[in-house]
Amino acid sequence: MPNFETVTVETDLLIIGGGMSACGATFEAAYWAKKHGLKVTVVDKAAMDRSGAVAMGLSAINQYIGWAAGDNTLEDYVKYVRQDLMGISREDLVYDIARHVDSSVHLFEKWGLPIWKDDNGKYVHEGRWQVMINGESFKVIVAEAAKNALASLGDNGRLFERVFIVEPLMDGDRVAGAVGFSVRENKFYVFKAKATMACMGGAVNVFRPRSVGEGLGRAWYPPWNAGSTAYFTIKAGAEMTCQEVRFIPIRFKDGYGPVGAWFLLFKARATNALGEEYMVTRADELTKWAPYGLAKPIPANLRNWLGMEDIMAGKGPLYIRTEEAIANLAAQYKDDPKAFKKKMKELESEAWEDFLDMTISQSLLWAGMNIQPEEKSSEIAAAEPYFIGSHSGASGAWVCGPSDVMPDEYKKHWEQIGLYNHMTTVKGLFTAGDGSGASSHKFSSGSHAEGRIAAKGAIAFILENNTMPNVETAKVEEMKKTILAPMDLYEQNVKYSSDPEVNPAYIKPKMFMFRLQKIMDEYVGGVSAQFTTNRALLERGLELLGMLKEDSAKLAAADLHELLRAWENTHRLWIAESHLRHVLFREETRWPGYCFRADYPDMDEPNWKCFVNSVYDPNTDNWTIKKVPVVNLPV
Ligand code: SFD
Ligand code: AMP
Repeated sequence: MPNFETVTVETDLLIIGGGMSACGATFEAAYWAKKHGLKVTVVDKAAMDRSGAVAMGLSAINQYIGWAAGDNTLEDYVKYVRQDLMGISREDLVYDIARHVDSSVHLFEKWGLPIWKDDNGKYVHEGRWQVMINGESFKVIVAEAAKNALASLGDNGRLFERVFIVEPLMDGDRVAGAVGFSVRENKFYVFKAKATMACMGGAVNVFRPRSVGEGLGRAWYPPWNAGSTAYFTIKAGAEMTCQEVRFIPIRFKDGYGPVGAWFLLFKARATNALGEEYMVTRADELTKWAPYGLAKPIPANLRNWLGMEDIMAGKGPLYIRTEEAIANLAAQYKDDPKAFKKKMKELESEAWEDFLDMTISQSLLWAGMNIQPEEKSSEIAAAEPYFIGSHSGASGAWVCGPSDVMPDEYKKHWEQIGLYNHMTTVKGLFTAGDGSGASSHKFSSGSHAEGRIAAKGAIAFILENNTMPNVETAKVEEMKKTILAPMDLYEQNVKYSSDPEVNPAYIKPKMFMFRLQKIMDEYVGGVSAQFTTNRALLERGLELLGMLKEDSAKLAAADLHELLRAWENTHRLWIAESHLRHVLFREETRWPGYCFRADYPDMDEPNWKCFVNSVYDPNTDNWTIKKVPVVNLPV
């Protein structure tokens, strides 16, 4: 077993992750830290310039209110999210993010992000809330601003890249920092902090993806977001919410290209193989999901559901009619051949840039399949489930809202530990972006704004709880041993079999992941189960997950890279278990199109218009799960 040096870093605020919310948090924290002489440390498992979901860039910013210009009100946004989440959202959080998000977008522009403008200098909208960008370098621009802010703190600002955080450090019921390891050198890291922010994104590859075999690795959301935020908050004992609300996006099939620009900007229709538009032919189904099914915009899960019904009726594949949309947009120029040609070129280049900015693999697939979007439709399909609290799913930690807007009913949760905006129910532990639950539709811009909100809350916490938590050395040593154990296990047993991938003494991370994905897919409503499950399947799934959990102690790693994979998969396992327990608890189908409980096929407003919240107790290894009322803002 190679010798791992232990590196200990003490800081006031620890920000874990380097994505959109962490960059927002770093930018904001630096401002307040400078005023108060505090230390800020940021730790990312990758390189901040291209880490997280925005690595490849984006082609639109999906949350912009246009509040100051009077384009929309904050109340409009609260109503939009309420509607899209079938009534279940933390409206205080949504309101708070909405009132801050425009300033994040204006900062992006100031830092150099090109946002499309019309002839009057106004942002070009994709839809009501979305603005178009030339966003290939979006993440680089946002990371640069965060790094500059950190650098302005001098020795008080430190960035650690390529350090993978595994576990929270605890001092009783207060978080005391985190431990992890470098993915490049034999170093074990111990970060001790007065407040900690878990901003490690959502979770991908928990369910078996559509892309297997030769397509393995392709996903809509990035495979390197492995559920670390949820693991961290669950293991710290934080209350989680909406863990049953996974997100299933409709995407261009196999390349996973997003559909937003096509539906909203290009105004494309989706049809089945017979040319029927399922949003029209199946409109009657929407009454079953009233009041949400009958209001506009139709929630994302219900849009999925109508398409899925066509698939189940044998009318697939589904197509997005790109050629028709482009023809419609160019039609007004048809009497002027020169203007028509110019418009067609412009539309073609917008179509390709959409994917080249954000999902390059989709452009490659188009090229490889001889698809020219102005000539031929593309297939679309419901992707595998993801855990992403920042898009149209809602899973994540239950966090404190702003004291001016948060309903008293929620304030009760923080009576004992104090009201700090975006603190979880664990003292000193904050989260944002994909990490905070029930406040969907924040996307890249809202995640950045939420990171700023949470960092301000964390600094307030530090100023009022200005003591370094106590960390037992023996406990840290024990954690080091456990975290590095997969390398020991490998080294001790690798010679036993002729193929290092197959060994009775251990399981390699990839095989472990396949086993997890099979369980989730078949028992918890993945792609191959047409997103459908029931109590018997879930209970059997829980049993199988329990066995997999036992085997997680047998994960083996040949090198640092595999050590990373080993812990990523343990993180996935925990988010899987939490999800399953929530799906089992909620005895209704509220989000058809995301998950269908065949034994409770209807929505049950009187009994289930509530949050489902859970807590894992690390001391007793028990989960508790309960209903929490939804309190609407008066909008
Ligand atoms: O088209 C550890 N998103 C979109 N947002 C938009 O505004 N517009 C769009 O067009 C959007 N679309 C889209 C989007 C994402 C992707 C992948 C595609 C298309 C193809 C969503 C946003 O990107 C998303 O909402 C935010 O990025 C969420 O922010 P955040 O901070 O919650 O997560 P992150 O940015 O992925 O960052 C995670 C960070 O954590 C690090 N990390 N570090 C240390 N230890 C560990 N164990 C760690 N685990 C992870 C990561 O390296 C990263 O830095 S569209 O589909 O709608
Ligand atoms: P997507 O590309 O699917 O992630 O969507 C980008 C944005 O557009 C998100 O805010 C979606 O909720 C929204 N969106 C996508 N498709 C539609 C649609 N058909 N109707 C309304 N909103 C949509």
